[in-house]
Amino acid sequence: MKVAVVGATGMVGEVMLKVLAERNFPVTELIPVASERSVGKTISYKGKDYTVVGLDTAVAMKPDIALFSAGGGTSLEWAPKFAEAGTTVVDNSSAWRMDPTKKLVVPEINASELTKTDKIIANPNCSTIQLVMALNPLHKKYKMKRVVVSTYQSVSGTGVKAVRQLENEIAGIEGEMAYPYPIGRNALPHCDVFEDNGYTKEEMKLAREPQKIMNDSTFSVSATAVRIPTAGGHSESVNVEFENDFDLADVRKLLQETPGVIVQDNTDTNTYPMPIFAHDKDEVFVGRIRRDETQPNTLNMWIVADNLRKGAATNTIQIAEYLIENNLV
Ligand code: A2P
Ligand code: 11C
Repeated sequence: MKVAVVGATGMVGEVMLKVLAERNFPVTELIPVASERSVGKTISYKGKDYTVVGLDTAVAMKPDIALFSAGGGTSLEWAPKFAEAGTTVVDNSSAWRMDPTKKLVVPEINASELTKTDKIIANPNCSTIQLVMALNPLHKKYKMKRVVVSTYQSVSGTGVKAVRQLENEIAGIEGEMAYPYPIGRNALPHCDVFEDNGYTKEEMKLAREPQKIMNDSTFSVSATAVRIPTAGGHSESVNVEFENDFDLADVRKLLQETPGVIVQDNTDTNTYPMPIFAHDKDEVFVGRIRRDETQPNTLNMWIVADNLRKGAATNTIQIAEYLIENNLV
């Protein structure tokens, strides 16, 4: 496969290159793509150097697959040009996610929807992916009515400027600010921009993407997204009300049996998911599984995943792997 990585010099792009190499993705030719600022630079993949090219050059090289993570604007403008040239695009931005003509895919849940005619495929938001990975098996059995989620999100979700802001604050260095306030020793109830309804765009992604991925609009999601000074992954406190009563042991078993999910849940040994454990892992970690004692048929749990891996690069590459395995590209 001739594979373009659009945004190869960015935070997610770098992880994409790492994950492609780790999983031995069948790359016959790698095309690293970035902005004009980076054209001519070299990046290394499996011990070999590759020269970064611009988007025009990359389209003309007609890759089989293009993995995009260069922002929504770049995806909106360039994904159709790649698709026109016959390339299948898997896009990690928010540009195409809610477009009814595009699939929004978490392979463990809905990869079977993909067909040869899908030339632009959307990767969900990081905080949505880890949420639906845990919700989907429980919904199938107990039928969800309503989900309330509060997130504790890593600065790496914002990008390199935010990671630098946190590092500078820790080192006591004054530098460029990615956020309107300090992030060290702080919690910002503000991820992405505010919308007219008073929610942030990140909160609305959590409210709208799960139904599309799970192909079911009978449940609702209400979200509060918070940025905290951590770097290893996003965490989520999740309260789920089901139509039907559940058995806690069965909930644990269902999650344990879900590919891509690991249960870390033993209060006797202080075992629960945390970003320091989830960092650099591809799985979604679930713990603190317990009944909400204030309301019938309601569950509380805690979900953590590396937002740059399962939340972005790994999920995108799993979609590409599915396409290849099923001759869809
Ligand atoms: P560059 O490094 O040349 O700016 P991050 O989210 O970590 O900031 O990374 C964004 C990625 O998207 C980088 O690889 C960046 O390239 C790339 N990018 C940003 N804007 C464009 C653009 N207009 N065209 C192509 N690539 C872009
Ligand atoms: C964050 N979820 O952590 C974001 C990052 O819609 O793909 C990814 C933004 C997106 O802030």
